[in-house]
This record gives sequence, structure tokens and C-alpha cells, in this order.
Amino acid sequence: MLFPRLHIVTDSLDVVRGAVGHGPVAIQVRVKSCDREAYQLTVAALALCRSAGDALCLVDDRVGVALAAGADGVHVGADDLPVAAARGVLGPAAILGATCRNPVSARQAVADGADYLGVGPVFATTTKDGLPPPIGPAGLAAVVDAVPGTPVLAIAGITPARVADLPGYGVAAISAVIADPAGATADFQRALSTRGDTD
Ligand code: TZP
Ligand code: MG
Repeated sequence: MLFPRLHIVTDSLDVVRGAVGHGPVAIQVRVKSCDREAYQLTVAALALCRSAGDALCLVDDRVGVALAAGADGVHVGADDLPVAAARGVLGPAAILGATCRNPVSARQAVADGADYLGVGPVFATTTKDGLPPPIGPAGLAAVVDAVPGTPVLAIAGITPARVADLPGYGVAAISAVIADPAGATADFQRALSTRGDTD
């Protein structure tokens, strides 16, 4: 399967149901409560991804949950296990993503074993607290240039209408798909497939 250019980050099975079936997608299960809830949601999301056939199931932050549930991989941020430590626990086959904000941290994450990068905040968002100022498409482009061959996904404030103007491999979204998961996902897939390759 082509590594998905669209990553939907969610704690909702309704969103997962709407997001699969419109083309390659990665579901990133992001649960802020506890491991038990994250595990249960991951098992259910993974089943939906497997039925779709072209969907990956990744887990935000929680390496143990990803391993226990048999998910395809993990996405780690600044407060989670370091990339090298996560890679050590996961082994070589799992997909490992890392959040980065600039070229230096991006190069380091790739050297430490990240397969792809989530880069942002590209735009302002109210979805996550405590973020640094947005880096904009130009900041994103600097990271894309720093890690040739590594898929870079834009995150924060991403909507289908913004996809055409973003450099990099793809995008990750939370709030843009909540109101209408299937419709918004289809819009994202259309926007991604009609833009030129920008990575
Ligand atoms: N990490 C950086 S920004 C962000 C996360 C999890 C939230 C992005 O959410 P939205 O709703 O797509 O702006
Ligand atoms: Mg995280």
C-alpha cells in the first residue's frame, strides 16, 4: 500500500468509519484519557482499517498500546518516548512517526529512526493547547527540504481548501473531519489527488 498522504487523528470510531473507504488513509488513534480506553479504541479502529484494506492504524503517543493491539505503528511527540527509544521497543517493521517543528529536529528524528514526520503547527488551531506559533507553509517547506525522501505531513489548521498550497507529502487533520467525517475525508482525498507532487 502507498503510504497514506492523509492522516486522520481521532478518538472517535464514528470518525474512523467515515474516514476509511475513500482511498489510502492512516488513522491515528489519539486518546488522552487512559491506556485501557486507548487500547479498546485501537482494537476497534484496527478492525475497521483492516476491513477497508487501504487504511493503516497508528497510535498516538502510546507504544505499549500499539504493540498490545497489533497496530501498524506509533506517532510520538515531544512529551513521549524519544524516537530512538520508541524504535528500539517497536523493532524495525513498525511504522514510526515523529512530530517536528524545524529542520534540525527533523533531521534528528529521521536519524533516530522515524519513517515519517508530522510538522507544525502550520496554522493556528484551537485543538491542542500550548503550541508554539505557527510556522506557516514556508516553515513547512524548510523541513520538507531538510529531509528528502522522508514523508512530511502538515498538521494544525489543515482543511481540504488549504491542501493545494502546502508543500510536503501529505496532511494530518483532527477538527476538519469531525462534523462530516466521510464528506470531509472525500474532500481531502480529492484535494490531495488533484494537486501536483510537492515533495
Ligand atoms: N499536534 C500539533 S497540532 C495538533 C496536534 C495533535 C492538532 C491539530 O488539530 P487540527 O484540528 O487539525 O488543527
Ligand atoms: Mg502525541
